[in-house]
Formats: sequence, structure tokens, C-alpha cells
Amino acid sequence: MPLDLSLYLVTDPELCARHGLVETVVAAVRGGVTVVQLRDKRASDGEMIDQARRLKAALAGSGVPLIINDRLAVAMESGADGLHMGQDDGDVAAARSALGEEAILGLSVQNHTQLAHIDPVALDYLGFGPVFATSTKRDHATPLGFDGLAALVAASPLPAVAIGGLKAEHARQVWGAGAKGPAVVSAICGQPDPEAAARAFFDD
Ligand code: TZP
Ligand code: MG
Repeated sequence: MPLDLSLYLVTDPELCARHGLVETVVAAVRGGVTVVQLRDKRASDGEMIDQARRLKAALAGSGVPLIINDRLAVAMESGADGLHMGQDDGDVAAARSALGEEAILGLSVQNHTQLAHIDPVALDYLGFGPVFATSTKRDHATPLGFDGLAALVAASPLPAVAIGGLKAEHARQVWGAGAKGPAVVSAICGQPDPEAAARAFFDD
């Protein structure tokens, strides 16, 4: 199935605890989320494999892929659809050969220097950010703004999502900058109604 990056949900263990991880993700998918990334910096691999298996079961039949943040072993053992790597999360080509051709493989890119060094053959998509400063990720890079985002997208050989401080009212500017879609944590996770929060990205 072609990868639809229109609205990319990244989970956060604390924020998703409000309604429960699986409940939050299922509601967000009802609201229009097209990709789910399981991100938990503190869980053990075993805990994350368990979470990923529960999410995979909940997403069955939805066509929405499940991508694992950072951890190749979890992606491989859990039956997830792919892996999202940061700049310090190891070798992209090695991850591609371990995961196989069918897996979805993404990489976070913060600037043009990093973009110049990507391996476009091994990767499926990029995540550009942060667009804005955000408290959801500690020690994030300098914010790009929409002009910085547009410049990265213009130079990118791969489709990209934009991340960092994005709310529903920014969706048009994200698409306008040429990104395939916004990637969000707090605009959906932890909201009173995650389904409505996701749907709001598609409202005018
Ligand atoms: N990478 C860059 S910013 C960010 C990540 C994982 C966090 C985005 O969270 P939010 O709540 O959508 O600003
Ligand atoms: Mg990472």
C-alpha cells in the first residue's frame, strides 16, 4: 500500500495515558490519522514490544501502519510495519537490510547538512523539525519555521512530514510548505477528544 503521510501521530506515554494508549490511537485513526509511531523513551524493549503488538492488533484492517521510534529490535520482533530513526539511532542502511524491503523506514532531519547526508535509497520518508519550539521533545534543534521547512522540502528527494509544536490550525501551512503532512504528539495525545482533535486537522 502506498504510504499516506497526511496526518502522522506520534505517541507519548504520559499524554496518551489520559485515555489509554490503544484507545487514544484508535480514536485518532477514526479522526483521520494515517500513520502511527510508537514513541516511548523510557519503556523497556519488552514493554514496547507488548505495546506494539496491542497497537498492531487494534490497527488491523485500518490500513494505518505502525512505526517504532528508535528501536530496531522492537520493530523487528513486534511485527510493526517500520522504524523511525533519529540522527543518532544507528546506520540507516543496516536498518534497511535488517528490516527488509517491505518495511517503512523514516529518518529525522533538522537541517540541510543532515539532508545532504541521507541515504535516499534506504529511506521511505523524512521527518523535518522542529517547526516550532515544543516542550514534548527535550533538547530539540533550532526551530525551522515554515520558511525553513519549505526550504528543506524543496531540497528533499523524499516525501516528508513536519513536526514540532504543530496544531490543527497549522495544517494548511504544512501542506503549503510542500510537506505531505503534520506529525503531532500533543495536538492529539492527551486532548479531551483525540478523534475530534485529529479530525480538526482536515477542517478548513
Ligand atoms: N521531534 C521533533 S519535535 C517532536 C519530536 C518527536 C515533538 C513534537 O511534539 P508536539 O507535542 O507535537 O510539539
Ligand atoms: Mg530517536
